[in-house]
Amino acid sequence: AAAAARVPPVSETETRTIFDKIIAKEIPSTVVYEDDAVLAFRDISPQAPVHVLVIPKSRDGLTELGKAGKRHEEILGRLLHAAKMVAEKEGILEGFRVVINSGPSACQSVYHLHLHVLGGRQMKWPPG
Ligand code: DGP
Repeated sequence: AAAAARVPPVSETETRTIFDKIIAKEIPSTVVYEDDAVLAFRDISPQAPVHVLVIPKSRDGLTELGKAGKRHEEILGRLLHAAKMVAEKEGILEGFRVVINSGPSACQSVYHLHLHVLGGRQMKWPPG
């Protein structure tokens, strides 16, 4: 008998986000910085002249910062360093903001951890 088509477990399909498709180049993005662990690309809905998202290529359970564990310490450090590399490349080292929305109350919309790197205009405080 022919082998049954593999049906992926629910958890695999449910956790595939738009960012997985960007990592897989299934949908296009404008990449600003990339290394073996991190991808940075322009936000589709920019809130500042520079608005870049920095994400881990492997989510490894990091749907949101609130789910971070000890094992994520290295990738969290690499993401912050990548944010600085983005700011340098984009010419905004003089002043930029890094934002992480974690969870519904923070208006997180994509459940694959990402840092927003924003700059190119005067920021206000407090954020909304
Ligand atoms: P957050 O609200 O923190 O979860 O931010 C998610 C961001 O992702 C939001 O600013 C818009 C951006 N975004 C959503 N879909 C796409 C996409 O298909 N391409 C790109 N480049 N950005 C996207």
